Amino acid sequence: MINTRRRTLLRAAAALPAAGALGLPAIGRAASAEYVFKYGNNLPLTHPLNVRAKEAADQVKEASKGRMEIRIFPNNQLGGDTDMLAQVRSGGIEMFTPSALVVSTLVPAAAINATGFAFADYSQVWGAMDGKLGAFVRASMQKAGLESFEKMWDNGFRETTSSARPIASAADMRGLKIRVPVSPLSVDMFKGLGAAPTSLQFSEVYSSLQTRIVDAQENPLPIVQVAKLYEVQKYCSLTNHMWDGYWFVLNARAWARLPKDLQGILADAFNQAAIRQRDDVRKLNDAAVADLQSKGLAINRPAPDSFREALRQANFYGQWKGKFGNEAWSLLETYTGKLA
Ligand code: X2X
Repeated sequence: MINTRRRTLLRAAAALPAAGALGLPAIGRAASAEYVFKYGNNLPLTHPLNVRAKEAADQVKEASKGRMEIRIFPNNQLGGDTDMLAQVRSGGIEMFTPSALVVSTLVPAAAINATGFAFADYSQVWGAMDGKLGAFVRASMQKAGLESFEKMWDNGFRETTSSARPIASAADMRGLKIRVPVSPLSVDMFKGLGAAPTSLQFSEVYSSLQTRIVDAQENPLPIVQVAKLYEVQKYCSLTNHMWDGYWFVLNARAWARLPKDLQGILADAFNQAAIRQRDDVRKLNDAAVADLQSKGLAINRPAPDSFREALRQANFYGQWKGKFGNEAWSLLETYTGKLA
């Protein structure tokens, strides 16, 4: 009985072409990696984050001579952001790229880079995140059991899209049903602007806009492009209201188990890929307005003053300075100038 079954299986296997010819991983090769890390993220494969992470994974395989393999699970295949954050802490996955907004559900200080209208431009952003502010956040994440690579990956300055109306000033935010990430800072900020924010996982955004559970959302333009949000939105207002980036975090025990040479190979590959990814996002941003216009979005560029004023009135800056703490806040202001 067993033998017959085995022979049948062997015959079936012999009839198949070699796995490699189908573009499938060869079983022997995959099994030979000593270390296999699973990496989950929330973005479509076409986003530069996935393109450059795949390059980094290939570089790790090559530089480690096959000792280490990184398997990428894009596009929320492993669950939404808060699921993946729990998995990377428990060791269900070894690597994850949460937005700093999402990290802040665990490490409150992590959202500091997203303080409303704090950074004026990318030279301030990378100065801070590659400098003392980034180091402060990484140390805070480490205390919560998350290792991270030094270089942050870009998401971008967040802009507002809507099917209801263009946002020309803070007055247009009044009562707006807007989706924001699962992040207390985002909820608080949009309440401060007078909107009616709802936290939803990114995996729910397209359908919730399509079915009008919400009328608006806010994301950097490359996300509006790769997630095709222009199909379900009419207006795009360049509010530039916060800068958001992805931390490349690792399960601390899995990281500690890696031999030093592999740690070095991994960190080099992903930090170098981060720099290329930042440049990709910059180029996408340069071309995004024209592209989204051609796809039917009406674009406007509101001045920031009314939004800042609404946030001051709501004591947004005072409250968040208190939540982040004086040390983090003064580090932020080293790069941005005085905020509150
Ligand atoms: O969920 C979002 O809006 C996104 C894709 O920008 C984040 O990862 C925070």
